[in-house]
Order: sequence, then C-alpha cells, then structure tokens
Amino acid sequence: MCSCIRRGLLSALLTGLLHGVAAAADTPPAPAPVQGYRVVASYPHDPSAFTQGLAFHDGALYESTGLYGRSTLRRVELASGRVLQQVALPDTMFGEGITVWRDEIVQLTWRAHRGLRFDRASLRQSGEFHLPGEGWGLTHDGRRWIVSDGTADLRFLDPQTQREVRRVQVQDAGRPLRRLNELEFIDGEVWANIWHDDRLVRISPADGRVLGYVDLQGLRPEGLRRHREAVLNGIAYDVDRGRLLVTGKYWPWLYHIEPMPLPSR
Ligand SMILES: [Ca+2]
Repeated sequence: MCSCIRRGLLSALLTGLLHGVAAAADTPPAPAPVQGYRVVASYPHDPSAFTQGLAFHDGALYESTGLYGRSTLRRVELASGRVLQQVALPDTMFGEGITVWRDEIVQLTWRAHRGLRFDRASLRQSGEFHLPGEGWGLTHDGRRWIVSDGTADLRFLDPQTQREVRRVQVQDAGRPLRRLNELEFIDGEVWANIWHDDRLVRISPADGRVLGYVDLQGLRPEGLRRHREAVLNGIAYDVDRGRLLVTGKYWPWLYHIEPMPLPSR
C-alpha cells in the first residue's frame, strides 16, 4: 500500500471519528426513566392537614402541617391516622419540612428564616436556628441535613452549625428541575416531591442528577382532583419494614406504595 493511500485511509478514519464525537455531543442526554406504582395499603389521614413534612421513625409517623395560624408538628398513629400529640407553631410561622435527627425532630419554616428543634419523645421545643432563604423540604443522609427551597438546588447543612457546606443543582437531561419540595433520603438517594406535580423524583446526592421518576398519577383522591392546592406532598420511609409512605395536602388517605414498571402501551 502506497503512503498516499495510507494517508487517505487515516484521514477518512479521523474524519469519521470526529463526526462520531460531534454527533455524540449533539445528542441530548436521555431523560431519566419513569416507573409507575401500586398501592399496597391505605391508611386514614387528617383531611384538614396541609401536609408539608412527613417522616417515619421507630414505628412512629411524624407530620408537619403548614399555613399561618394553623401550622403544627404532630405525632400520628399510622394505622388509624389519629393525631397522638401535637404542638402548634406561632401564628407568624408556616411549618415546612421535618426530619428525625437522633433524639430530635427538626422542622423548617417557610419564610421566617428559622428552623425549630423538638425533643422527639415529648415534642417539647429544644432549640432553634437561623435558616437563610426559604425552607421547603428537609431530610438527612446520616451526616448532613439536606434542604430544598423550591428552586432546583439542594443545600447540605452541617447539623452542628447549620452552616451550608455544599449545594447541588438537580438536573434531568442537563436541565434544572425546579420546585423541589418535600424530601426523603432512601437507600443512598434523595427522593423529592415536585410542587404541583404527580411525580416523585429520585436524585443522586453526589451530583444532583435525576436517577428516575415514580409517576403517581391517579393516586390523588377523586374528590380533590380539582382542588388547586391539594397536591401530592409528603414522603416517609419506614426503614425497618421497607415501606414507602406518601400523602398530600388535605388528602383523607396516606398510602403505602411500591414503585412498579409502567404497563407497556
Ligand atoms: Ca420526608
């Protein structure tokens, strides 16, 4: 083979490779996969609760409710939906996300720039801290508190100082996913509600990448489907029994659900 043919072949090969690279760069990243669900069990839920936070720990369900003058932190019996104990927040505070942190319940407020700490056993307030910006959802990964604020960002706070130590932007297919709301940390992933959306989103806490969705379309109780604010909000995980629990604002039911493949069309 003469050197000119070799040079021609080499040039064609390089051109092909470069076109391949360019084509790969032009291809938008594929959106994250979507799962469906099945309802395993339904439990009564206070239909007057404007649910803003939900957590399950050691057999007990904890709930935060919002609205000015009506915000509470409560311990709830899962099977009956009965409120076993509750504390009312000051009228100037709008309750938001909660998480169980050791022997405490930590509760965010929406725009008061304050987080509240309660003794888990008595629900007596044990402290408070400054929270810059808005507070929406709250969970933790065992080391850091994780906060959403209605944007696409998740903030990671040092539980000792409540200072922000890192932040990730949640993205699907390269686009920010905004309106992140109630949160739950499940098996190394952050699960989130999206305000006014029927999907749960699963997020990689390392880089904010969306790993998948669970589409809960059809779960909202029939009488509430035209109610503008009665949206899906509230994810709790019973780590002992592997139960995923979800509800919504004003929903009369709280559901134990299981993600499933979507039926093929
Ligand atoms: Ca939660």
